[in-house]
Amino acid sequence: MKRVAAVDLGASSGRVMLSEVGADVLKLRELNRFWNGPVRVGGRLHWDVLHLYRSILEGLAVAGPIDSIGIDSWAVDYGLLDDAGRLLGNPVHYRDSRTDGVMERVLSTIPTTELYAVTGLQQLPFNTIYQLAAEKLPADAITLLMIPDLLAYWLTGEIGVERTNASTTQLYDVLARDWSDELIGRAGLPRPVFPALREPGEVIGSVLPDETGLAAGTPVIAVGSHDTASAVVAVPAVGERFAYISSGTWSLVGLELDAPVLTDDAREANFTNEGGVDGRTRFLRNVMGLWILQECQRVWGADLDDLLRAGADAPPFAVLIDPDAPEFLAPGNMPARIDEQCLRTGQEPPRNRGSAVRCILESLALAYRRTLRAAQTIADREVDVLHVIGGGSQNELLCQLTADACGVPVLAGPVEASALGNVLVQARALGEPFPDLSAMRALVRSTHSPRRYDPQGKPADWDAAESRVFGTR
Ligand code: ADP
Ligand code: LRH
Repeated sequence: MKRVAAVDLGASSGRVMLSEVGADVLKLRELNRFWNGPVRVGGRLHWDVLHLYRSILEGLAVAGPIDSIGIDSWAVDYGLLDDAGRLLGNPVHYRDSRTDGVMERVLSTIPTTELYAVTGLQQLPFNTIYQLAAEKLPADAITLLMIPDLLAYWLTGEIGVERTNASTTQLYDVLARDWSDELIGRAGLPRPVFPALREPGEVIGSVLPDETGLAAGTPVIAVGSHDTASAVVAVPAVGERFAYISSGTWSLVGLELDAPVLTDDAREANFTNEGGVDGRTRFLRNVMGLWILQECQRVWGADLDDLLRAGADAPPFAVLIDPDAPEFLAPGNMPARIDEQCLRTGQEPPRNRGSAVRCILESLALAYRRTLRAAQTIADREVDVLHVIGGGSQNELLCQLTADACGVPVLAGPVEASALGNVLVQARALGEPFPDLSAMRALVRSTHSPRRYDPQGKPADWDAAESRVFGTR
C-alpha cells in the first residue's frame, strides 16, 4: 500500500488530498481545500497562482510521510518563464475578454478544417492557441508551462509539459501525439518555447526542500494533469458501453475511445478529442455546466441547498435556455443574462430564483441529451449507462433530470473523481497492481459505490423541450 498526495485544482476550488491506496484500498482524506476563481486586476481576469501554490504547500506540509505527489488542474491556461526560470506575469484566466474575436482572426489564416484535422479539438474561444494569439509573446519568454507543470516546476525545478493537458492547447498533433511543429509555426510561435512532453506516470523530479519547506526527496509524478483526464480514469465503469459527464464548473460530456474521431461530423458538431491516460481519447463536448448556477449564486448571495430545494419545487419546463450561448461564458450578472436570453427567445423570464434554478438545470439536462446522442451517433458507440462524476454528481435534482432527459440510467459519483484518478496513476507508477484502466475502475467501484437514478417521466416532454430550444431535429 502507498500514501500519496493528490493536488486537484478545479476552476471553483482547489484541494490537496491524502490517499492510502493499494490492491483493494482507495481512501481519500482532505488536507486542505481553498477557493479558486477569477481575480480582476487592471481590467484583466487572472488566476491567483501564488495563493494556489501557497495553499498547496500548506496542504502538503500536514500530509506526514508520503510516497509521492501528483498535480492536476483545469486545462488551456499557462505561465511563461524567462531564461532565469522566473514567471513572466500572472497567468490569465481563460474567461478573460482578451480573446474576444481572436478565434475568428486566427481561423481566417488557418482554416478550421486544417486545425481540426491536426488537433481534433473543439473550437472554444479560450483554447491556448487563441490566448497566445491575443497578445504578443513577451520577448523574454523562453518556456511555456501549463498550470500543473508550472506548479510542478516550482516544487521540483524540472521543466516539461504533461501530454493530456498539452492536448487541450490546439497546438498538439492528436495523431502524432506530440506538439504540432507545423501549427506552432503557422501561429507565429517559436518552437523552443514548448518543452518536451511527459507521459502520465513519469517521475518529474524530487521536491526541493529549501524552496518548499517540505521533506526532501519526495517524488512528484506526472498524472493525467488535465483534471478531466484524471476524472475519466476514476469513472467506475465496467466495459466500454458507458458515457460520462464530468460535472463541475464545466460539464464535460462524452465517451472514452481508443482513437480520435476526426470526421466532418465530429468537427461540425464541435466535439473534442482530448488525450486520455493510457493513450485513450476523451471524445467529448464542453457544456457550459454549473458555472451558470455558481454565478447566479454569487450574484444572489444565496445558499446552494436552499436554491436546489427551490428549484425542485418549481414547475417543470416553464423556461428553457441554451446554456452554451456565448453570453454565459464571462463572469457577470448571470440572472440578468438569463432574463435577456428568455426575452430574446420569446419566453417570459423566470419568475423567481427557484424557477431560474429549474431553468438552468433542465436546460443543462437538455444540452446533455443532445450531446450524448450526437456523441453516440458520430463515434458509432452505443451506451447503456451514463456516469456523472465530480462535485455536480451531488446535485440530486440535476442527476434525476439528466437520467430523464437522456433516457439512460445515471450512476452518480465519485465526487472527487479527479483526485482519485490522480492517485491511481501515481500508485501504479509506484508499483501498485493496476495493470490497466479497468483494474483502476474496479477498485473505484468497490470503494466508492455510485448512486443510481433511473429515467422517470415522459420522454415526449423532453422531445418537446428540445424542439423549443433547438428547433426540430
Ligand atoms: P470544479 O472542479 O470545476 O471546481 P467541482 O467538481 O468541485 O468543480 O464541482 C463544483 C460544483 O459542485 C459546484 O458548482 C456545485 O454546483 C456542485 N456541488 C458542490 N457541492 C454540492 C452539494 N452538496 N450538492 C449539490 N451540488 C454540489
Ligand atoms: C474543467 C476543464 C475543462 C476545460 C476547462 C478549461 O475543469 O479542465 O476540461 O475545457 O476546464
